[in-house]
Amino acid sequence: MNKNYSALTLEELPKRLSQISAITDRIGTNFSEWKVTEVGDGNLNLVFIVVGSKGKIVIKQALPYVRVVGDSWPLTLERAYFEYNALVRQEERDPGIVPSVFHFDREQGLIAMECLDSHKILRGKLIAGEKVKNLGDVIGKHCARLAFKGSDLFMDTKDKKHDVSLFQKNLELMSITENLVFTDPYFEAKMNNNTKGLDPIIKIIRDDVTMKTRAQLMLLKFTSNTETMCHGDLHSGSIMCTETDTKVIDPEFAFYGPMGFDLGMNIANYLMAFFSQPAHRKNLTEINSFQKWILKVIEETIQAFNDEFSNLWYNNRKGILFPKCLFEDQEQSSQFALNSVFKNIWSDAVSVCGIEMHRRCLSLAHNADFEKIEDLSYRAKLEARNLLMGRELILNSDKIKDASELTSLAIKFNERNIL
Ligand code: SR1
Ligand code: MG
Repeated sequence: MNKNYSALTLEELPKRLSQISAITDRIGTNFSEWKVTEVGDGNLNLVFIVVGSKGKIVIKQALPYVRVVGDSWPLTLERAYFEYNALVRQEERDPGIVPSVFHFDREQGLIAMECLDSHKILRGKLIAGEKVKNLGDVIGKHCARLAFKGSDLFMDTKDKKHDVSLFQKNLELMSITENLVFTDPYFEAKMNNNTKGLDPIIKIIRDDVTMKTRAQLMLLKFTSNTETMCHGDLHSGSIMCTETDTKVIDPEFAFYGPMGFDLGMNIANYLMAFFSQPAHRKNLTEINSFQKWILKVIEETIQAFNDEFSNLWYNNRKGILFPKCLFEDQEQSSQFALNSVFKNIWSDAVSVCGIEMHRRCLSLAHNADFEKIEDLSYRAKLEARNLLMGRELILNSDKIKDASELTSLAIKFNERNIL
């Protein structure tokens, strides 16, 4: 750890940041009047909201360990450096999607950024049954823009290779994903936990050698296919929304990997919101209506991804991959090539989706959609539907044709009476 690093405290923060003009320009110089609260509810970092006479700002600071576990699990402060670099690239590739960044201090693992105080974490909104206008469109387009513009379809290949080598150093965070997401769900890993009653379902999953092999083949792609810069952790806790506006936060797990990774993780978290709804809504009418909306968001996300990726393919393809000289310039269509690329992206997305659905119930970091369900036997029933659908997705990632097949499967598993 850097010897000058010190974690901010509520008391020390105003004085320590009072000389940074990028911060005082936004919230005012009278630091003794700043009001500071710590609002971090994620697994890793400190997050402060600082309110001054001129405005508000968010200060995010990496801790030298994993917050949810404590100092027995040290973790590099350099994750803030990768988060900063990812935020810059997200903004370049999809302007307006991330909060504005005002200041970055590598030594302190600290990023000062726009306070999205009228936005709420999407996961909380999904649990509360609150809809967000255009959610699918915004996130689908964002995933497509990141996938396309960080790849050899678009970037100068020297810049891309340079970027790949930069993000390959985000190895501690990639290692968390490699273990917690891809491997731990499938054996009795030390940090795992699961809802009581799920043992018969866990046995089905851990006995399935074909499925585990397919999950490991996806890990092989995670570690070796540096197709594009992925956000790396695009679950519903990394999305903040008002009723009409959507922003993406927290890209500290950014890495160069498969183009379908973010889309798959995003859809998995919608599916978990979907399966958990019966525990959060008051009656059947509300359950049905909100579940229907979630499935619509999934379909819209995939549609927006496909439309935007196609649009970029035809209008912005300027990298070394599938160059126009091989297709359009010879008056040949590149549609077959695009469809082939889509097929790979989609199959990876479906596979990642299934794996994410597993890890959130079996590995270390669970999500509130299920964790907030106090009746454990009910929670286990709902998680079982999610786990078995996850298995189906991993096993059939190259057979599930499209969004509507995926949502039909969700409806089918939601009707199953398991446990
Ligand atoms: C120890 S970190 C656990 C999880 O939290 C993050 O948000 C990522 O999803 C990671 O897998
Ligand atoms: Mg996070």
